[in-house]
Amino acid sequence: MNECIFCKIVSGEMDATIVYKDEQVTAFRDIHPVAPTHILVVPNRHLASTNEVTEQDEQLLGHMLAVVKPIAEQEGIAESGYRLIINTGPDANQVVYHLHLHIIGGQHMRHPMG
Ligand code: DGP
Repeated sequence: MNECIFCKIVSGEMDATIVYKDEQVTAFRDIHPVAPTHILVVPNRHLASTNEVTEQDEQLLGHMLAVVKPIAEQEGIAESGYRLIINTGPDANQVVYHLHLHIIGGQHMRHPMG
């Protein structure tokens, strides 16, 4: 049985506020937002982290980035700006081992990179 929470959000087994979905990716609001806009883009197919990505996944990874602009426009942060973050492994504080791209925007962004 698949215990991955992001797989459950993708399949609809677990609730989330979904802001975008297509055949390859799902985007939903982070449950612990660090800024006014905080969205996670995940591949619908389970990949634990960038450490599992291979050349076979190039199209999928490109698609994860290609959906950012329409989502940012929908959220009204395309012009004001946003940060994209992927955490991989313990030193990066990866908590959920299903690859996800954070879209963080709006004022009051908290991030060690300033
Ligand atoms: P990371 O540290 O990169 O693995 O970030 C995981 C993010 O996932 C964290 O910001 C909180 C979010 N998150 C964890 N569990 C859930 C959940 O059940 N629902 C939603 N919407 N977000 C979650």
